[in-house]
Amino acid sequence: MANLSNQALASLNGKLPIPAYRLAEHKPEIGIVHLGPGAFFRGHQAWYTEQALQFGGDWAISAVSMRSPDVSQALTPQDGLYTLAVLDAVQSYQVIGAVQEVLIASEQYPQVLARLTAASTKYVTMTITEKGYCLNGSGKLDLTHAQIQQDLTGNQQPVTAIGLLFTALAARFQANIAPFCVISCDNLTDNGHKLRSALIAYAEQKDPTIANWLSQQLISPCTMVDSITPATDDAIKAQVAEVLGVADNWPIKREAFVQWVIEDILPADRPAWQQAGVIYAQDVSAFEKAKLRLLNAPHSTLAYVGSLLGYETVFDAMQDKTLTQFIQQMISSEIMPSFTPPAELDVQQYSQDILARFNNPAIRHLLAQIAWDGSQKLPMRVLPAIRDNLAAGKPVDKLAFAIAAWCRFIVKRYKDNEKLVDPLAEPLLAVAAQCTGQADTDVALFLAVDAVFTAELSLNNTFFQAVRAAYQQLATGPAAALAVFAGEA
Ligand code: CS2
Repeated sequence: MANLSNQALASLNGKLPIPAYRLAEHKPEIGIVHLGPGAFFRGHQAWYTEQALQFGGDWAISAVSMRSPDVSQALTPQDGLYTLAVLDAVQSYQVIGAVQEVLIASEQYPQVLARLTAASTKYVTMTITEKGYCLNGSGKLDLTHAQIQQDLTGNQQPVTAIGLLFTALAARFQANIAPFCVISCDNLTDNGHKLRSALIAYAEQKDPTIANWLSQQLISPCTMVDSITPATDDAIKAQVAEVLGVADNWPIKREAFVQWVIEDILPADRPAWQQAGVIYAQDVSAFEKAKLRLLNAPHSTLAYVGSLLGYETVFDAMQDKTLTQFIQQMISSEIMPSFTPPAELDVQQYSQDILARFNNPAIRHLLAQIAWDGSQKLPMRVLPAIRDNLAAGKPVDKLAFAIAAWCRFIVKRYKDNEKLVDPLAEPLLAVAAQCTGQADTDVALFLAVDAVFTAELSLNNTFFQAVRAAYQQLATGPAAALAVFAGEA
C-alpha cells in the first residue's frame, strides 16, 4: 500500500476533503511556527488553519518539537500530510496539509531559529502542556527551574520553549523585525498573560532593553481551546488505511466538537481563522475558566476515581451510574457555584453537552492519559474552584474527594510498582513511600508538596479535613467510598 504524500493526494480527490492548494502551482508559504506538534495541535489548531487556508494566504505551518523525533519521522516522509478522523455520531475523514514541515529543535536548531526569526513568520502557536511553561505556584516563570537556569546561564542552544522563543525574539530585535504574535493553546488559566509575563521575566534576566521592547510590542492573546483528541492507536491507523486506500503513519482522531476562542487583540494580518470558526472575544478568561472547571476538572476526577475503580476509558467510566451521579453532583453543588460564567454562556447546557461528549462510544480516551501530569493539571482545573469555595464558605467535599483519589492513585502506582507519568513523579512517589495508610499523616504529606498546593491551601483546616475524610473513606474501597460521596450509602 502506498503512503500518504503529495503524490498520492490526487488519487484521493473526490474520496474525502484534501488540501487542494498542495496541488496548485503556488503553495502557501510558512507564516506560523507551532511548538509541540502533538495530537491536540494536529486535531485542533492545524485543522482550523487548514480550513483558513482555503481562503488563501501564506499561513502554512512549520511544526517544531523541542526534542522528540517521533512526529518528524512519521510525517516528513508524508510531506507533512496526515489524516484527521472525526469519530462521533457521524464519522468523517479529511487530509490535512497545513503542516508543511516538521522540525526537531534539539537536532535542527539553526533551521528552527531561522524559521522563528524570519519576518514572514508572524505567529508562534504552542501546545507544550502545562509543564512546558516552567511556572511556579503563583503562575510566574520559575527562575529556579533547572532548565530555565541552564538556558539563562549557558550559551548553548536553549532547551526550554521560553528560552527558544526569547533567543528568536532577541534576534528579531537585533534585525529590527517586529516580534511574532505568540498564541498559547494550553489549558492554563490566563494562558496568554502567563506566557507574556514569562517571556518578559526571562528577558529581564538576559537583556532589559529587550524586556522593555517586548513589554511594548509583544502580543500574546489568551485563548480557550477545546476538542477531545485521544492518542492515536493501531485501530485508527487500520481504519484510516481502509478508508483512504493509502497508509498513514500517524493519523489523528478527535470528536466532532471543536472550539477556539481567542482574545480579540490579534494583528489584522492573520489567517482566515474567523471564517474557519474561531471566536474572537474581549474577555477569554471567563470562557477558559468555564472550560477548565466544567470539562477538565470532571475529566481529571473521572481519570483518578475511574482508574481506582478499574475502568480503562472515559466512556467506560461514564457507564458507572454512581460515578456519573457523583460527577453531576460535584458540578452542580461545588463547581457551578465557584465561579461567574461568561454572560453569553448557558452553563447548564454547556455542562450537559460536555458530559454527553464524555459519553461518545466512538472515542476511546484512556483515563491513564488524562491522569498524566496531575501535579500540573490539578492546580489549573480543581484547586482554583476549591480556593474560591473556601473563601466564600461554600462546600468542597466532592472536589476534595477528587484530590484524595489523586493521592490514592499515586499510592497505588507506588505499591504496584508502576510508572507515574508526571514531572514531579520522583517527589510524589517519595511521598507515597512514606504513606502508612493513616489518613492524617498521609494527607499531610501530600498537602506539603508545595509545587502543587500553595501554603494558604495546605494550611487551610477545612480543606485538610475534607481531603482527610475522603482519603479515609477510600480505604474502604473506591466503590464503597464513591457510594458514600454520591449520597447512595
Ligand atoms: C484532558 C484534556 O488530557 C487531559 O487532561 O482533560 O486534554 C481534554 O481532553 C481537552 O482539554 C479537551 O479540550
